[in-house]
Amino acid sequence: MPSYKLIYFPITALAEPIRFLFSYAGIEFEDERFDRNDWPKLKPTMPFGKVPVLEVDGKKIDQSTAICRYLAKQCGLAGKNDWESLEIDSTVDTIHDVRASIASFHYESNETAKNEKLKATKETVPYYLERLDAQVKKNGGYFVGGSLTWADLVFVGLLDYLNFIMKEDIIEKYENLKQLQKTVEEVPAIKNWIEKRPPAIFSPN
Ligand SMILES: N[C@@H](CCC(=O)N[C@@H](CS)C(=O)NCC(=O)O)C(=O)O
Repeated sequence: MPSYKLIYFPITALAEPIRFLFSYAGIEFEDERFDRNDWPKLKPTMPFGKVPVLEVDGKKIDQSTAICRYLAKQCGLAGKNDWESLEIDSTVDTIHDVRASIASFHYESNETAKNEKLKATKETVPYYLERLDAQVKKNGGYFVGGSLTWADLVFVGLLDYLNFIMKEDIIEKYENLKQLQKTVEEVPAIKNWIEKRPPAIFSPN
């Protein structure tokens, strides 16, 4: 078994689906959360100046989705056939479209542009969530194939970060997504991780 070190800010966000997958797979990993003030110094040491970065036996690799897919394959969460794998990939990209919409206003520093982006996000998010909710309903309580896949872990792993930015529970009125959140958070390995994980220290803007 290789040695794994996951490097990220001291928050959930893009690293959390990876941490969920490590936990689900029962694979040990070092969860390195650096101090935000150290980022300018660390950034040039990352392959593309971004995190999360996973170190596998000392080799650095980035891109959270690729890392999730790699781990999902090792623990049977990557779909029962190529079609399901495609559906999972497609769902994960859709989830990241929602995240990108939410992040776009959060990280905007110009006040006028920020308000414009917030307005657009407030329309985009329900559009996507309605459809994702219907997808879960159609697929027996999961995004794909009537059983747990890494798409479910990505969605639930990102939720607290998205809720923090939107200052509300964004899935409150979507009962199938709400149930999915419960299902994932009750998987014993995930439940155990959530209970023991350090608190996220989100940055306020
Ligand atoms: N597509 C990449 C996105 C990585 C990314 O945008 N990371 C952000 C944090 S969430 C980052 O490193 N920001 C600091 C910077 O760009 O200096 C992934 O999924 O891993």
